[in-house]
Amino acid sequence: MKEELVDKIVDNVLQGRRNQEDEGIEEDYAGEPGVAELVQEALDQGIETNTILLEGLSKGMEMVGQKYETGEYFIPDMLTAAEAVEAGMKIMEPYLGGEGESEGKGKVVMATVEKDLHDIGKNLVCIMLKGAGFNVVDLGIDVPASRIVEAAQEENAQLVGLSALLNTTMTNMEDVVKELEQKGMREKIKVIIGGAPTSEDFAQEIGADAYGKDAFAAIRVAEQLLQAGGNS
Ligand code: B12
Repeated sequence: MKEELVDKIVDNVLQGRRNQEDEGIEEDYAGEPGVAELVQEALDQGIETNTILLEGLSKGMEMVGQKYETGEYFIPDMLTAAEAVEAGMKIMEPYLGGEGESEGKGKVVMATVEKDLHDIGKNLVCIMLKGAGFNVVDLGIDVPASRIVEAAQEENAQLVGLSALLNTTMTNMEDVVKELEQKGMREKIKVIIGGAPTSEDFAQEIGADAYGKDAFAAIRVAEQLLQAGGNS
């Protein structure tokens, strides 16, 4: 029953259906609940938020990626699927806690780096970190290194999390590390990176502290880094 509902979320992400008003790619979805309604139903049934996020929304988006890669889906399909995921995430936010002024486990400034507009993975990481008790400041997409460093300073963050999905933008992560060094902030602020083209090796190469493969790894790595000596 629960699995069926989570599978329906995956299916509706693939159809790019935010809510029951949306038509979807195939015809027989009209009037059926969309991602927003299904996520609400899953929450009402007590399905764990992590399950909804990772086995529902995230899995759906990964499948969209595969379909794009095999030529079955095109950019507009990716966009509508992304909007459906967003609609689901919006419903989930109040259930994840971690909002408010409390520093919790530490303060994290998150951003998708300059010239990169992909934010689904980054948003997922933000949501999961919030849920795990971190105070997250999300700077959004296409954020220049200088803005990220400025925000880290203003917010007195212990951690900067960077996301990139393009081969051409992952190199912008290094600018953030360099600028933190130049400003004498590198000792105090840890940097974690993630996004499909990045890796453990790449993190080492650019002088970041860690790489996280997915939103779960983001939590684990953030906790480890701050225990190992943030400025908190
Ligand atoms: C959705 C999507 C889009 C949407 C983005 C919508 C949005 N709001 O994000 C749109 C349509 C806008 C788009 C545009 C483009 N895209 Co695009 N897109 C994708 C797609 C299908 C899915 C990405 C996604 O959301 N995945 C699901 C999420 C949940 O996974 P994720 O992002 O990897 O995040 C997880 C982990 O990586 C990790 N993570 C992510 N960030 C961080 C950060 C930290 C700190 C940590 C610890 C972990 C972490 O945790 C996340 C959760 O588990 C991928 C294909 C793919 N297979 O990835 C292509 C893909 C990334 N896009 C691609 C391309 C080429 C483009 C365009 C250039 C297309 C074009 N010709 O215009 C433009 C570029 C726009 C730009 N300047 O950024 C290529 C990139 C190739 C490359 N390696 O350089 C891909 C791989 C598709 C392909 N095979 O060609 N895209």
